[in-house]
Amino acid sequence: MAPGAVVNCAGRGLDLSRPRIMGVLNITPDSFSDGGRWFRNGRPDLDALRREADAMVAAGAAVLDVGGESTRPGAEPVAENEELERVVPVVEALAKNCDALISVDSSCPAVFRAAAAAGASLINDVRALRREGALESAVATGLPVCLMHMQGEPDSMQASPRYRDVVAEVSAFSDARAEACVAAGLPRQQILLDPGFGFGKTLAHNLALLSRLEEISALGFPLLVGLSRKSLIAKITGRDVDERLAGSLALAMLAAQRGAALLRVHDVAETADTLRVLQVVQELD
Ligand code: 9MG
Repeated sequence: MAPGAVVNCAGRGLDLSRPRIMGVLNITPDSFSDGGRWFRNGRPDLDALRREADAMVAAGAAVLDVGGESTRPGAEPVAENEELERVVPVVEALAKNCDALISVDSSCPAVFRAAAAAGASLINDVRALRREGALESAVATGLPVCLMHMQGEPDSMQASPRYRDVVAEVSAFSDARAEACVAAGLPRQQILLDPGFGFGKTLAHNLALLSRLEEISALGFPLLVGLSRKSLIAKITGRDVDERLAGSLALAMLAAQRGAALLRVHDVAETADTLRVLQVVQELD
């Protein structure tokens, strides 16, 4: 990543010269960690979400990632209308009332447009704008985009992931998607990349990506990573999803040391402390 990179998020700068935190807000009934938490009588509970957003911002989140489709392994796709109903009121409520930038976690062109109109300032697409119409719609919003690598689709991606060289293949895919965005008119400085930990990857693939993250960083785009509470931690520690804090923090630290610029996490306060410790030690070097 270029040192001192600042991403223009709908007129507000996101300074990625040091690692920053993206807090997770899943407006889904079935996400692996916080599924169903933000619903009341079948609708997003906006008051509870505002309180949680304020708490995440106070704890150090620079960005809040709002998503209406679970992408955990085995998850079924969600209908466009349902996704719009889950996401747009939340983006609107948080964009008006909270200090963080609001990112929309979606692959759906209609959701990009509606979320941008409601005040979102970043698009986070786990399918890297490969759905029909997604690239054009995302570019038309003028928002920065995060392009994530995924092999397959959530309903089947963990069945038998295969690569000859996972780091080379993820790098080549990421570079090609970034160039497609640039060709479609998105400024290069408005692109983030994400290797997609846990998305069509075995433990060995995830560990290779983490240990060679600097090779993906060398493509020249800020890196977003999502490792928080993921099952790769269970494969190492044997822990259930609500017991993966220590594993999540260790991975956050390792990713930040290897160049991750934005960490997508559930445990914002603990991750902020971890990054602060890292920063103080790095300043001694
Ligand atoms: C939505 N979502 C779930 N996991 C993710 C990850 O690892 N990266 C990004 N960009 N989005 C994610």
